[in-house]
Amino acid sequence: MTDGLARRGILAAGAAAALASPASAQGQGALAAFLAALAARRIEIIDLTQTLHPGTPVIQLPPPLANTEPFRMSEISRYDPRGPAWYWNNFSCGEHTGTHFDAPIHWITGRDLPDGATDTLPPARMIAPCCVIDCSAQAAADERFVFEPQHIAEWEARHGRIPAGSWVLMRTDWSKRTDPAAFLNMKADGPHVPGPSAAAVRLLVERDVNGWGVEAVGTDHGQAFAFEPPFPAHALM
Ligand code: 23J
Ligand code: MN
Repeated sequence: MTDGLARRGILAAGAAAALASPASAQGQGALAAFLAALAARRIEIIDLTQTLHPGTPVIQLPPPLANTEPFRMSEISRYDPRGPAWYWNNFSCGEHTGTHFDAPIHWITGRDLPDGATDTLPPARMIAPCCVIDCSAQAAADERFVFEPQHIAEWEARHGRIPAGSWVLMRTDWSKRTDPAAFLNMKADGPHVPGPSAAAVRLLVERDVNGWGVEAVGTDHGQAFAFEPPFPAHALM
């Protein structure tokens, strides 16, 4: 709510995403074209999911903060006397595990937004056109790459203005880090993971984006605890 920018927010990430406004007319035209192409089987569908397991990396907060439990799974039956013709499991995990979605109420700045929880959010908000901003070269060269308004400007110079109501995804190829330690990349001074500056998040809010997605464990930069405001993708989006 600082400087007049309301937090509209859903946060999105190969791990996380954040959500923000209603889809624009332009966005709906793109959706109609998308649906026609999907129905005609002209679209290749790519599975970006990763299978959850007890070693799936989860966000690690420093003490005294509370942390999420690891993913756990236990067998109920597997075509055996416990259930002769069926296989099923119990599982438990934190909400912030694997490919997940940060609802507006995830952050205190979104606590009073209407329909701000995953179960009350209008489901149509999840489906929207998407702009992928490829930062994989920068992320490969610098683990602490900061996504700035300049990178949005460069993308817009080539592709046009980000349409209102779009998902904006920062591609870093971070999800190719299959080693959990390399994925979290925790160092003595906190995680070394790319993410947006507060100015970049403000520009996305100005563009009236639907939400923001990344490949890492959270939607903010690894060092975002020291940004102003702290964790801008969570606080402003
Ligand atoms: C900082 C502090 C607490 C949390 C988070 C960040 C995230 O959710 C995140 O996605 O980085 S819970
Ligand atoms: Mn989060």
